[in-house]
Amino acid sequence: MGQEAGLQPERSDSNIWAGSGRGEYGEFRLKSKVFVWIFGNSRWFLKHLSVGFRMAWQIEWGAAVSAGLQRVDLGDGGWLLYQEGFLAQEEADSSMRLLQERCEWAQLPGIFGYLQPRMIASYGDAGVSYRYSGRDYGALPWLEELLVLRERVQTVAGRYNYCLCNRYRTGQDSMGWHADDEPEMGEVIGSLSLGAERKFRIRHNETRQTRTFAVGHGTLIVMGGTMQRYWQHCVPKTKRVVGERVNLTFREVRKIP
Ligand SMILES: O=C(O)CCC(=O)C(=O)O
Repeated sequence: MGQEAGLQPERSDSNIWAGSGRGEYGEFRLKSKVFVWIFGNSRWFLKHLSVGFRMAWQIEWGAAVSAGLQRVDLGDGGWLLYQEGFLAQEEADSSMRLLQERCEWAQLPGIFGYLQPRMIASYGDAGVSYRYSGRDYGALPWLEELLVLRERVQTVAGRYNYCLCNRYRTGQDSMGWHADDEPEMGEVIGSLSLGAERKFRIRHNETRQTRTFAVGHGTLIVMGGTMQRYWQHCVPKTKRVVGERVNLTFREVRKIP
């Protein structure tokens, strides 16, 4: 029995948070230990605090942008955002119809005088024009539908004052390898696809590594960072029988002094 009694706790004031006698001393010792530990490990503590903040920020950012948005890190400071079904079916249907009807589509000659294998139209702020392949593409005043779509794309990334619209009538219409790397071009380009699904390919200038993204009705791609410096992109021809596709590339064209 005596031994059993010896198993009892020696003191009953094991609750160190109690506000009397040895409890207060215990609380003081614990707080001092925590204090000394934090200062002794301040670098470790600050590092993990900042990792925590960064993780919270990323989760917040991801949630704020959209659930299905993927970010592809291309290395060298380049990145691409990709989201299938960025526009819901109904919105994509009505945008496609309105843009087919209302844009002033034209098929223009390319660099060697041959007609480009697609139709284009360009819209934007007053006075903005975009020069590529030796030709100026002046902007027509924004169509209401394009302003609505620009607003949607800007909720994800970028600020845009110009939109180049491409219309691919069949699988034989295409866009060759190129980069939108003109000096006046802002680094973020938002590209919204409507209509038939096509392939959007990117290729690294040096390693020749390629990646392919399916761009369907309502898919959003945003290209940013140094992507235009290190990668080219294209929409290849396809032998498959495909319907029309309309693509809108929202850009920021800056005035070069
Ligand atoms: O049609 C596409 O998805 C790409 C368009 C494009 O590359 C461009 O307008 O520069």
